[in-house]
Amino acid sequence: MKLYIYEHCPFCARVRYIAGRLGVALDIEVLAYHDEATPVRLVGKKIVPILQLDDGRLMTESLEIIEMLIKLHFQAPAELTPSSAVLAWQRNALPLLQKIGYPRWHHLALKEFAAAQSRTSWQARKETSELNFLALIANTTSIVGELEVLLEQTIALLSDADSQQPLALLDNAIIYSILRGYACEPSISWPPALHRWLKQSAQLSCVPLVV
Ligand SMILES: N[C@@H](CCC(=O)N[C@@H](CS)C(=O)NCC(=O)O)C(=O)O
Repeated sequence: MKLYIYEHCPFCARVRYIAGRLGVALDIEVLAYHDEATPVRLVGKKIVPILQLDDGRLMTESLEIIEMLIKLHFQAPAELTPSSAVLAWQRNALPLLQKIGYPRWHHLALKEFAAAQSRTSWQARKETSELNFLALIANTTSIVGELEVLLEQTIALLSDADSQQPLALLDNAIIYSILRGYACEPSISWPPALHRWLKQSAQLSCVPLVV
């Protein structure tokens, strides 16, 4: 199976986390961020993740891909709605991910941003008056302060049972795929237990932090 991704993308990272934790080998291809032709040819729009199955079928919804991987592994129908606590956490975490990640990720050594054209395309697509990159960088202290409150609440959501239980695996995938994207901002003070979990999850899933 082949998975088309951007390295920064949290929806791609949740699929990669599940595949990594379950030992499913995926052939990963990182698309250049400005490459519209490839995803449009495959699925009709510029979107990742895209999973191409060995029989050629294509899937684009991260939760559907995860459901398929979990069903294959556990050989059973999977409960695939993330827990309500994690969905509530995600609603707060995603806007902060944009505020931290959008003005920073395209300056990192991520494969999708190797070309100058990809970095320009990112800024053109993602920068808005509300998410003005220079203003976000200038507001780092207050954004990080808000994030640190969220991080304090995160540890209670983590589950130890995650390689045995589909729901715990899915919840942890969602949490890890967002947390890893904050790692590009060095001034964040991580609760020590959460930082340990983050590093352990990176190792266990083989999905690196976004740094
Ligand atoms: N509902 C989709 C959302 C996927 C999504 O929003 N992907 C973003 C990347 S994080 C994307 O491809 N955006 C187009 C772009 O940035 O050009 C899923 O869960 O897979």
